[in-house]
Amino acid sequence: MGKVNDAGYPLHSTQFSVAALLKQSEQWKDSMLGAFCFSAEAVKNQIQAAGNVPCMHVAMQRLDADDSVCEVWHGRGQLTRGQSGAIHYCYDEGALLGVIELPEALSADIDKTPLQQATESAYRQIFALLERLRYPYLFRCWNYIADINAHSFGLERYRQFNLGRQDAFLAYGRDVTGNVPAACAMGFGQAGLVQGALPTLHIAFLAGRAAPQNIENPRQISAYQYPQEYGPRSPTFSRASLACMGQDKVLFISGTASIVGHATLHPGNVVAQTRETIANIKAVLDEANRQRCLASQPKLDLASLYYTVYVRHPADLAQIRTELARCAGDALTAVYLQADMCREDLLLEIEATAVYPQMHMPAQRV
Ligand code: 3EB
Repeated sequence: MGKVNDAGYPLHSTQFSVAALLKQSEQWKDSMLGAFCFSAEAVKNQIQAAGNVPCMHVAMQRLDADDSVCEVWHGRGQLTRGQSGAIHYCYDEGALLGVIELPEALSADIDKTPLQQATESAYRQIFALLERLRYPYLFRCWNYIADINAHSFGLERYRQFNLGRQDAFLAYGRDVTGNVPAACAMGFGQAGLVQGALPTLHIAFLAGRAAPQNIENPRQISAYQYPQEYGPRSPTFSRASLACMGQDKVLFISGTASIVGHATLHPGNVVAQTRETIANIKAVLDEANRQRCLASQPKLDLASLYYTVYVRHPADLAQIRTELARCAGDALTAVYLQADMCREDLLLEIEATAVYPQMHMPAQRV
């Protein structure tokens, strides 16, 4: 399940249930940078409790199996874990993984919505931590937002999230175009929420010490240049990032949907949306394979990626699965989750990750 690191474990693996993960050896668990877990019930965070490992839990139902699923990242060598404000983090010498979960509390700042404030606060905490621990480059962010398509305070919640995110980037002097992380921003329902509790924003991130290469999709306008019709602030993400994590090169393909230019294509047609989404992933992959730093690497194809497929309507699962297998082969690795996309007319979104095999030892200094 992925590239094996020097501890003998894969850097990245995707198909562990919470129960299977908890049954792994102590050594295996000790080498975890962190885990992102998805299950319908808001289970107690057993993994984090079992050793202070950063663990995000999102209340999303897995559609391809009656089980939970975790995406696990492993580090190399000495790992350090800690907590800073609401962030749980773990780092090795090349990469830092963090998780932050914030309730959307009302505060005194009446100019900002609770979600906008939670988002801005989360990203401010992230940037402060990355500066302090000197992992300045944000590779990839996973954003999970309750009721993402709901409207409140006169603005769709995803657009409120975009306001808070961009403000935090600007406050820390970060680029909001070009050098921005790969990301996804998905919605989950309120089913797992205890009545009366505040909705919680979940963000996980991977950062490092070497600048990643940011990759855009020639079929799409960069999201950070979307026109105003999609909200007062553009989303702050790139279509993919190619990062060095220790000796490994990792490609993070952002959440990708049936969008060409800036417009949604094929509203209401889940098969056509699936095909268009895969065409977009293929275009991003072609761009990645052309990067100079990968010149001597074997090229990646659609069959070699790890996919997470977010499906709005569970009844669409079979059609999406068939189409993805037709385009990427039967042997692909994919996990299917029920989620809402950030535009109401999108029926699915697919993200993908790949770890390139390491081909060369670094040049010896004479
Ligand atoms: C899109 O292409 C679909 O706001 O971080 C995909 C990936 C999407 C990331 C984000 C949004 C985000 O615009 C939506």
